[in-house]
Amino acid sequence: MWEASLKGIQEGDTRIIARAISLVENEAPGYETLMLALPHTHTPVIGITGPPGAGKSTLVDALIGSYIRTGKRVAVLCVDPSSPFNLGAVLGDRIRMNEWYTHPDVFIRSLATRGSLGGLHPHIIEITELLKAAPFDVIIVETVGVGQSEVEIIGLADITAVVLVPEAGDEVQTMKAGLMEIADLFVVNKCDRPDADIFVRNLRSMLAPTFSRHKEEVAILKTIAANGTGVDALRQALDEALTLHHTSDKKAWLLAERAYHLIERNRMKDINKKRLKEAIEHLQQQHAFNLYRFVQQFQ
Ligand SMILES: Nc1nc2c(ncn2[C@@H]2O[C@H](COP(=O)(O)OP(=O)(O)O)[C@@H](O)[C@H]2O)c(=O)[nH]1
Ligand SMILES: [Mg+2]
Repeated sequence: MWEASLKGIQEGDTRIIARAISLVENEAPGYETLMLALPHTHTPVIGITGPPGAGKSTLVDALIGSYIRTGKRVAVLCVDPSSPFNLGAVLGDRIRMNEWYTHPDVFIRSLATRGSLGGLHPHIIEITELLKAAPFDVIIVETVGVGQSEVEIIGLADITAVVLVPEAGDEVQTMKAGLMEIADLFVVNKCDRPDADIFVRNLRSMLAPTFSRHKEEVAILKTIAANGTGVDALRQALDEALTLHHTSDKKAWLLAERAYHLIERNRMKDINKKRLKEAIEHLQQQHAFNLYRFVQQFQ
């Protein structure tokens, strides 16, 4: 069964790819066998993150166009918070990217976060690995980055672009720490807004202290995703960042991060707080509870 799936994935059969993703999403029988059979590939993964409404989906839509024009095949994963408040945004993504849904060189999949914090999907790492086996030249992952939680996506993408908008001045201050860590480049979108240049200048001076610490400068690109301005330049900057990435040791660190997440998840599989509470209550009734001894059985 999985052999046929793998063959279909490698041939770029979108129906088989979509079905395989569902298999992983639902942890259906056979999904682990498929994951184990995936070959070693080098498909680059680009993360696009930033606050809701920054224009990430619009930008991804324009980026798809830019990649397609250079003859590339693109896969996109949109991770949408499953909150009913965001249902509009989910539909928005679908409708806006509609043009690409039927394009032979484009694959788009929206994933629900199912309430997990940080705007990430529980199987996003595996689904990304799965797509790497398909004949795409690049994989773009759009995630919502709010507050510190973006740090969580370290390891998921090879390079990450953080999308901000001119009026987000205060937000940049509060998100600073998390954003700094993951941004390989910044995109200031909605540069049709009058205060765009001031914002870019502020962002640059805000980032200045980290430049001296990390030596290399993080690029800031200006875009108007809504009409495509700056999008080709962004694609080139992303490609350059990927070339640099390919030769740095960051690559192995990112893979280590991905591995860590999966190991952590597997090790914690049979641990849940409700059962812990019940076991603790039982011991307490017997006046035999010792926290350290209790914990020891799980090591
Ligand atoms: N003025 C302006 N609006 C934009 C631009 N890019 C996106 N938008 C609008 O901003 C809103 C949010 O865009 P969306 O791509 O859904 O943001 P996301 O939540 O970050 O994915 C939509 O109404 C877009 O049309 C831009 O460059 N300029
Ligand atoms: Mg979006």
